Amino acid sequence: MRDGQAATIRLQDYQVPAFLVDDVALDVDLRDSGTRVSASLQLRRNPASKTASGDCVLNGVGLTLVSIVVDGETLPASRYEQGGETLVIRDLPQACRLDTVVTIEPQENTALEGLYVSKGMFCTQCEAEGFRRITFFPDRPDVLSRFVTTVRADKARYPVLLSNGNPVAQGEEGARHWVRWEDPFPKPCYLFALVAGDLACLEDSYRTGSGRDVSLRIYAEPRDLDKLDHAMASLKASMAWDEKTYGLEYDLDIYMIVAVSHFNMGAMENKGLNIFNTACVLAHPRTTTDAGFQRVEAVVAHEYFHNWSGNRVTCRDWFQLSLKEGFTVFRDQSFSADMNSAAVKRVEDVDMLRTVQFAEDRGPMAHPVRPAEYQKIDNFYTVTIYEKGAELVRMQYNLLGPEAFRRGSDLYFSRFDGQAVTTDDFVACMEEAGGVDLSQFRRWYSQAGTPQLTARDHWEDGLYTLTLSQQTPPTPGQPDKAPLLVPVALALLGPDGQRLPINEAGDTATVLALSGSEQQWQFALPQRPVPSLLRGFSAPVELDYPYTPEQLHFLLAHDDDGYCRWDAAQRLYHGAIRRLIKAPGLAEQEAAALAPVLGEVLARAADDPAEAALLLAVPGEVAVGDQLPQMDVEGVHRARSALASALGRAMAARWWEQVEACALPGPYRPEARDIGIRSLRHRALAFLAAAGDARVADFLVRLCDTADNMTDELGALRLLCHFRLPGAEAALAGFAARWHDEDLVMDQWFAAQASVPGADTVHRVEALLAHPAFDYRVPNRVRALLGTFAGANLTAFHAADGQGYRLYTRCLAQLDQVNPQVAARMGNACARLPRLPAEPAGQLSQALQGLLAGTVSANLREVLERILAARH
Ligand code: B3K
Ligand code: ZN
Repeated sequence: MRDGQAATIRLQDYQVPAFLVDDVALDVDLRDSGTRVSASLQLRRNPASKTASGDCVLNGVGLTLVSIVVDGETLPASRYEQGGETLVIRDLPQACRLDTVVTIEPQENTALEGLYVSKGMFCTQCEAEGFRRITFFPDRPDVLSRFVTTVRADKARYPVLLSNGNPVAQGEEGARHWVRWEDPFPKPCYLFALVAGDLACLEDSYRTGSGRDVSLRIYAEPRDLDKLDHAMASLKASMAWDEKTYGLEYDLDIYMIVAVSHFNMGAMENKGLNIFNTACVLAHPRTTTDAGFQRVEAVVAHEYFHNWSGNRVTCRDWFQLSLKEGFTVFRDQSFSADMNSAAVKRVEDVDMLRTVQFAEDRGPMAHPVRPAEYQKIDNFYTVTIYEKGAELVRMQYNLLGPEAFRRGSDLYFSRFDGQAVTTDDFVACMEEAGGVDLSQFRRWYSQAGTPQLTARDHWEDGLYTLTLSQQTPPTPGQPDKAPLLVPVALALLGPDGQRLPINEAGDTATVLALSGSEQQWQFALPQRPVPSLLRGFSAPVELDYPYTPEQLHFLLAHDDDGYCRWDAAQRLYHGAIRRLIKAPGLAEQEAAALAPVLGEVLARAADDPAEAALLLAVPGEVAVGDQLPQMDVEGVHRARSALASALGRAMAARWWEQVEACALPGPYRPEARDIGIRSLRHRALAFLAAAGDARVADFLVRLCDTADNMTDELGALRLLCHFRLPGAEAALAGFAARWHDEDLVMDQWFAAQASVPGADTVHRVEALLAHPAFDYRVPNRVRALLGTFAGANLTAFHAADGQGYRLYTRCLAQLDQVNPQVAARMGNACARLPRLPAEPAGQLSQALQGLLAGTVSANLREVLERILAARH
C-alpha cells in the first residue's frame, strides 16, 4: 500500500451501483488486537442498473477475512475473489443476505481513516472512503442503508459505547458489555460512526419547533469537561437558526458530539454522532483565543447543518462533494453573520477566499467546483470545493433573492430527501423556484480558475459609460475558457459620498449581469462618479479597475458597503508595498501618505472596532507575493516590514492611545464587540512592535504573563516572537511551563515559533522536531509546526540555498509513512513552485523529485506530480 499510484476516476464514467444494501447489521467486538467486525448485509440487485451480471463488488482495505456466508451457506472459494482492495462475489441472486466476518487492527492505524485509537479511545472517520477499512461494503455515497450497530468492549476501560441513531438495547457479559444502536434513516456508509472510551459528557436538551425534545450530549476526556459550554450553546443556536432560516428541524432523539485529539481535519458530520477535532469543540477563556471561540461556533454549526445538507440529502458521487460542502459552508457563513457582525464576517470570508482559493486557482492544483476527475478524493477537500462552492450558492441566493431561494431550498430538501443527488439537481431546484434560467450560470461548476474582471469607464456630457469584460486564464487540463455569468453589484457615488440614483426608478444600487466577454452600460449622471464595484464581493472574480489613491481614500471614507471599504484599504496597502519593493528607501513617504487614511479609520473605530481592525490589517506576505508576476520573497518581506514599521513610528502616539482605549475591564467575554476591541488593540500593538517601539516589549511581556485570557496572552507572545523583541525567549519558556499539559495551547506555542521570519527559523523548526512533545501521529501538532513553517513563513521556507525545502521534504517523507492524507495536504505548500524564480524553483523541484524517488503514498504522489508537471 505504501508506494501508491492510484488510477484516475472520471465523472463521465459514473454508473449506478449494481447492488443496493437496504439493511446492515454490524457487530463490532473491540479488542486489544484482532478487533472483530461481523457484518450482515441485506443485498438486492439495483433495478436501475443495466448490468445483467450478478457479480457484486465490495470494497475492503486492510481487512483479514474470517468467513463469508450467503443466505446461511458458507461460500465456496470459487464464488468469490479477494483482490487488493475489493472482494468480488460471483452470481448472487436477485436478493440475498451476505454475512462476513473480518478482523482489523485499529491500534496500528496511524492514517486515522476507518476505525482507530486516539488517546485510548476507539473512534472512526469514514468520509470519504474509510468504511472499507472496517468491513467489506459497497463504499460509495449512492448506496444508502439502514444501520443497526452493536458495539462490544471491556466495561471498565470503555464505559461509553456509541454509534449512530438511538440506543435500543444493552447488556453485560462478565467484564465486557455491549450497546446496540439503531439509525432509522438510510445513509451512505461514509456517515457511519462508532466511539468507545472512558468519556465525560456535558448534557443538555433542545425542544424543536414542533415540540420534540432532543437530548444533546457532548463527550470529551474528563479533564476537558469544563471546555464544552461554548460548543453546547453554539449547537442550540444552530438548531434554532436552521428552523427559523430554512424550516429544518433535527430528526433523531439524540445529538452527540465527541471530541478527539487525533483527527485529520476539523470535524465530521456522522449522522447523530459528530466526531470533532478537539481544536474545533473545546473552548475556555484561559486556553482558547477569540478566533478559537468563533471557529468552534462555526464548525459546530457547519456539522449540524450537514444533518440536512449532506445527510438527509447526500451526494451521488464524490465529484458532487460541493453539493453538500459548498451549500453547508454558505449556511454556516450566514449563521455566523447573523450571530456576530455580518459585514465583518463577509470580509473575513472574502479575505480567506481571495488569498487561499485564488492561489489554488493560480496553481497546479486548480480544479472546478465539480471536478471531472481525480486520483485520491481526499486531495479534493479543498477551498475550491468548500469556499468557492459556497460563493456559487451565494450568487444563486443573490440572483433569486431570499424568498425565492428559500422556495428553492424547500423544493430541494423535499424532492430529494433520502436520496443521493448532484450539484445540477440543486441548481435545477433554484431555477424552478426562482423562474430563472441558470444554464450559463452552471458553467461556474465545471470551469476552473478565477475570472479576471476588467472595468473601464468614462464620463462625458452627462453620460457615464461603464465597460466590463471578463477573461479566465487557462488552468491545468482546461486551456480554453468560456464566459461566465458574472453578477457585478454596483453603486455610483457622488461627490458627497452618497449613492447616486442610476435609473428612472431612482434606484441607487443595481446588479449588472455580465454574460459575454465584454458589455457596456450607460447611466445619465450630471458628474463623474466614483464606482463602487463588486459590492459585497458579488462574484468570486479578480477586479481590475484603475482606482487612484484618492478614489480609494474616498471609498474607504464613504462607501456604505463593508467589502468595498475593506477592498479599498487593501488596494492602498498593496500599492504602497509594491512601490516599496521597487524603491525600498521610500517607506517614510508611503507611511506619511497612508497615515491620514488610517487616522480616519481610527477616529471612527469606536463605532465598529472589529471593522476598524480589518481595515488596518496590512496584507500578509503571501497575499502580497501572490499579486506579483513572480514570487519575490525577500523583496516582499522587506517592503511589507518597512511599511508596517514606518506606520508604527509615524503614528506611535495614536497606536498607544488605541492600546489604552481598548483595554477591556471586567471578565473576558467571547462576544462580537469585545472580540473586535481586542483585535483592534492587538493591531495597534503589532504596529508598535513592528516599529521596535521603546515601550512595547515590556508591555507585551507583562501582557503575556498577566493576561486572564488566551487571546491577550498568545497575541502578546506572537508579537514578541515575530519581531524578536527582548523578553521573547523568556516569554516562550514561561508559556510552555504554564501550558505544557494543554495540547491545543502547546500547538500555538509550536506555531508561534515556526512563524518567526528569517532563515534561522529552519534550524529552530529542526530543533522543535526533536522536542518530546512533537509527534508525527498528531495532525494538529504537525500542522502547527510544519504547516505554519511552510504555509505562513515565506522567508524561512524559501530560505536561500533551499535548506527550508530540504527540511520540509524530509519531514513530508516521514509524515507520509504515518499519515498519507495529512502528508498530501501539506504537500500543497509546495504548489507555488511555478511562481518562484529559477534558482529556488530548481532547489524546490530537486527536493520534490528526491521525495518522489522514495516510497510515496498515492495521496502524496498525486499532489507532487501535479506540482512538478506545472513547472513545464
Ligand atoms: N465532511 C467532513 C470532511 C471529511 C474529509 C475527509 N477527508 C467535514 C466537513 O466538511 O464537515
Ligand atoms: Zn462539511
